[in-house]
Amino acid sequence: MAFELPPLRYSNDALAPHISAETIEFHHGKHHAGYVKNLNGLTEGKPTASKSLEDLIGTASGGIFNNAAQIWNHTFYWNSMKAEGGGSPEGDLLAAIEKDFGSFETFKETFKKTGLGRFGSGYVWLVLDGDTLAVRDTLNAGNPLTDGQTPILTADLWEHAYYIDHRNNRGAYLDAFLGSLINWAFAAENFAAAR
Ligand code: MN3
Repeated sequence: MAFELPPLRYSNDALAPHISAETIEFHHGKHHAGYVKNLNGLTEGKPTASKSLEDLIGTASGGIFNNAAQIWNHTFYWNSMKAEGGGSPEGDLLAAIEKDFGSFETFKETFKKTGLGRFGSGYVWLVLDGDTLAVRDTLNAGNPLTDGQTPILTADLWEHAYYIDHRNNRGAYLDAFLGSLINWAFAAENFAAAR
């Protein structure tokens, strides 16, 4: 079966005004959909067509890796957000963040600083690395799975993620992501599944 574009869990205007319906129409409807179309074109009639995205992220290179990882990364990014998100995590995840970063505030500062420090396109992630939560960034389509780390949540840092709504101000976009958009229940599910 061909690779498919997963539908969003929310309507296109659910994240406004932080991320507008126009951004979602392009980012999900054109960019994310484009990676699916590209991967289907690259794998059609080949053994790679029946592999999982995780398999391709772990084993492929070049265009197949880039498009498979971009499909996975975008689905994970959409799920990392929700309408009226933000706030703070609870329970085990909050306790682990406080243990590994010192405080929730320090986590947020680290996430924003790391996202701002990523030169060019990529992602900033909260990951579980062994037994420790950490913030890291990846370049272009990079995914922490290739380094044996488990993604907990991510923010897309490509300009197409924020340019319509925040122009060049990646910091304002990251503030909105941290303050108003993060789906901490999704992060908690990933954290619980990884331990
Ligand atoms: Mn993107």
